[in-house]
Amino acid sequence: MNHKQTFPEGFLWGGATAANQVEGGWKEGGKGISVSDCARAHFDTDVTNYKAHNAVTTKDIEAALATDDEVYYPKRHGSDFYHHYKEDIRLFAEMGFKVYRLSIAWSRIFPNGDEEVPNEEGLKFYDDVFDELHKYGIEPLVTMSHYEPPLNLVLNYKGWYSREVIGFFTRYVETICTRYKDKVKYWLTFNEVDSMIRHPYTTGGLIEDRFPGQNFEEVIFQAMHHQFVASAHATRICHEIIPGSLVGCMLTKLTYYPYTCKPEDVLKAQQTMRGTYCYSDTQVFGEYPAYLLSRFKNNGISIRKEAGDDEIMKSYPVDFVSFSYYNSSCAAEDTSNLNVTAGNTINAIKNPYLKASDWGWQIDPTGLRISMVDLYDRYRKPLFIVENGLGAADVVEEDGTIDDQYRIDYLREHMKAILDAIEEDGVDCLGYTSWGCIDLVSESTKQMSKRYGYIYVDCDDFGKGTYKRLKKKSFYWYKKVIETNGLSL
Ligand code: BGP
Repeated sequence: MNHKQTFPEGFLWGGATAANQVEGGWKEGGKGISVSDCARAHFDTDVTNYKAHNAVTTKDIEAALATDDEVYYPKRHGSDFYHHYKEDIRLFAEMGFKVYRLSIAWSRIFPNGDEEVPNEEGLKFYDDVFDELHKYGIEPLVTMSHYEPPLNLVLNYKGWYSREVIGFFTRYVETICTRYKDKVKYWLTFNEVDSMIRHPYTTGGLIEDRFPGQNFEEVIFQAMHHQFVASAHATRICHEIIPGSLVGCMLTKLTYYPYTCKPEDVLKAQQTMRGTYCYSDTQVFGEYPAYLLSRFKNNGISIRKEAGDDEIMKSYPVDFVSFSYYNSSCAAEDTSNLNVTAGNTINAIKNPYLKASDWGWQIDPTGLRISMVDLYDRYRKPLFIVENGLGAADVVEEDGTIDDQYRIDYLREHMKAILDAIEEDGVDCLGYTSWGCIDLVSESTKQMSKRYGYIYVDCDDFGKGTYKRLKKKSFYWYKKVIETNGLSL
């Protein structure tokens, strides 16, 4: 369709990052060590092999703790937002951001996760960041937990498998809600809450070798249950402390098409989608969906609940549904003869109608519209697209310019799809924050060279560089999009 309209008034345009990928300063300001500080980059293996990257063992952690190396642990330096936040926020403001999605590093506030008294220096850092944002009229959207439980909770409590972690988390939530009650209105509880199944270490603080003889799937769902209860408590706390605050769940929107119209492929696609819907269904409807309970039963999984868990989950569903969307995938009953490519942290069947990024993520703007319609029809809650973007290896020309037209093309088509979903399908969408608005360390590769930003950061995979910020071509393009509220698309 030919767009003549702008986005709805008040649409929240912006960008997104996470502390564990952008901040650096991993041992500064009293910060404790988080799981992400010990997540190693694999330069020597196939970077699309996400599973291998995330098979973290106790030995890996011991090796990580024995070194201060930032080469193999690039998240430790990130993009050095910790020291550059004023400059970065000024650049976001120059683009006209209305909102900036960031996460608070739990380990800056409670370095070990289990202390009674928070770390004032950590609290002060985010005070300064929020003040800086408000100076430019930028609304913060804060993820409470984005791949960074404090490591101590992994080593001494078995991560989110431990019931006690709910108490530590709610103390952390009470602390940040109280402290930032006049500064933050929009909150997300757990980033990509469904990701525990794909990377149990970074999301749940779970290391398989620490659960000998146990069914690890059951361990994961037990930890998941604790996060659901903690998330409901977080919603309650937010609403109690900050009247008018809005709390969202955050889902990886993995959209699957049936590879053929064979009913078995259609069924497979439906079942695969339920693999992620089960998390948002639980957080929106406040109870486990029947198909998840069947999965538990059929796989011999039994979840330990305490009195009051069901009630709290039912009483505090989320206010809105946020999600990340990068690509779509296909599902088939029999994959033996099919071409499988790397998807969004999951291997996917190659879709012959789509092109893929250099990392094999299949580019599909229409899939974003389909995803929005599916989610809105399913939940009837406002949506917020909190991650979307193209990871690419950008090149700095001799004159310092960066021509990332491919990123502009990707973003433009996705934004048009959002507008179609709003205009044509009646979807209520609060805003859009593209992922990695400033270059940061990639989650799947743990490397810097997979870049998403409008702003380039001069730093390589080994942490070498000036950390100077450069505006890419997409920077000027996005500024115009925001200025015209989408009319320039
Ligand atoms: C999402 C994560 C982000 C981010 C993004 C891009 O799954 O929430 O943290 O990393 O994916 O992924 P990658 O960095 O692997 O390209």
